[in-house]
Amino acid sequence: MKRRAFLQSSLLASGSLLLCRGGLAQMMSDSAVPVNLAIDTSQLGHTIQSNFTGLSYEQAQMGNPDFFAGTNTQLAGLMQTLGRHGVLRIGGNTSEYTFWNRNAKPTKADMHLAAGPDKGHHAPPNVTITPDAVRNLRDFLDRTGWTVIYGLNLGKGTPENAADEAAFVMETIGQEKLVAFQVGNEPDLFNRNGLRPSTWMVDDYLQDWGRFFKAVRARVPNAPFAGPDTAGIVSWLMPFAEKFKDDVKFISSHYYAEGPPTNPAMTIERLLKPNPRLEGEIAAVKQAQQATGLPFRLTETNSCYQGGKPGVSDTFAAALWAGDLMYQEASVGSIGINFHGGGYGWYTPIAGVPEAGFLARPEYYGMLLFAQAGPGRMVSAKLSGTEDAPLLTAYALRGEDGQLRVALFNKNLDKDVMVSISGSNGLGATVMRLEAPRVDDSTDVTFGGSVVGVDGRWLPLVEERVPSKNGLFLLRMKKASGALVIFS
Ligand code: BDP
Repeated sequence: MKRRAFLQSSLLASGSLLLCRGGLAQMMSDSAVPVNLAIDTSQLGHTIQSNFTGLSYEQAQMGNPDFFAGTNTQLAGLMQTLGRHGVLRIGGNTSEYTFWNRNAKPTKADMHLAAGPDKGHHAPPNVTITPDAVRNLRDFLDRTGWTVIYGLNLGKGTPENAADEAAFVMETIGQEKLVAFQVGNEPDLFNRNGLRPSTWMVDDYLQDWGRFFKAVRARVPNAPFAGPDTAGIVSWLMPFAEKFKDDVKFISSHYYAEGPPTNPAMTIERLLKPNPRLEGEIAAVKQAQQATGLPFRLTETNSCYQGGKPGVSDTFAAALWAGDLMYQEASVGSIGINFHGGGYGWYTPIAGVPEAGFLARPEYYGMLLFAQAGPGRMVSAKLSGTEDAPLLTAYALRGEDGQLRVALFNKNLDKDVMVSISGSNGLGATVMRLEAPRVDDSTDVTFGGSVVGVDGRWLPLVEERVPSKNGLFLLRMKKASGALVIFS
């Protein structure tokens, strides 16, 4: 921690210690639902690697070479705060409408192109990807320390052009920064979105994918791949994984918690509840993994498809949802997650364009909590007594520095909770809170009492000490709030 932040936080911590001492009796007698959290550091779970966190952008954004460019310092800074080694995934619906042209130069109009999440209502305009855009992407990756998953056009492209694009990308970006190519975005929807006839099914896809793969490998023998990047038809995962298990580094698919936004049933309340669709996807992934031994990455996700829903996707609820989803995925062994966004989309974690500047949206703050907890090894964290506050979740991990950290999300909208934490073996604990005045706030979100600057700068202002009694740490959490507890 930087010196200034440390001083700030230790001053505040000592101040809040007094507050907490005075407040303990009151805390014990208030109306918060008492729950227990038992940590067992001897029960090890999955490892969270430093490249777990990711963002996803539309491929059309590559049409503007100034976007993913070393000069885009605000976006780079905001991404670095989310992780020093994150993964930028470029794909989405528009990847079937972007065309690589080795001889093209960007036009003036391209320089202003801002591609928010595609809404899927009609075919997006064609966009050209130029060598300048790929070169600038390389600079951007150098600046951020991030790596890339790069989409190739299966929907309307040819294997030859994909191979030429892949060759240039590999030559420019380099093997170390290129995580994988993906061929086609959500192929399981091609037979209903006009990209293929309605009779085109998974076997046809496997054949098409194989042709693209062969063409790319012929030009770039060491090209890394992942797939199938499906929308959510889980029956497509197993055939793909079995057929191409020796050719891909990991299996990928997408998950949107809600949609369409016009449906009045798509609400904050629904977003924060356990989702059977996610459970179904996790089960299918597990099966494919058991059959093939391949890792899994959730390469595209967000709160509500068709570009998101105002009043839901752009609110503080999305921060609680996103932070919780990251840990849900980590708990089942996923190697990472990419939140889709871009432009001024409702659900984008970072909003903006180079000319106007960038801004961390509410969802960003859930990812920030995850970033502050850092990579490490998950350990057992069991909640009990949550009958009256069923939407509380908690996850524990031992960081690479050996420190124990616990992330909690109180997704109950009407219940404060009082969490008694046992088994930490900690002498002391501090907490950084993820908060907003209201769950549907689209501004005024803070983590550790402070906001994220336009260039990603963030320093915790409030690190409050968690009071303890007889070896139990007592953490009071407001309804609709998150917390990161750090034990020492
Ligand atoms: C996914 C697409 C992405 C869209 C998103 C959405 O891959 O391009 O922006 O859905 O509908 O299916 O919001």
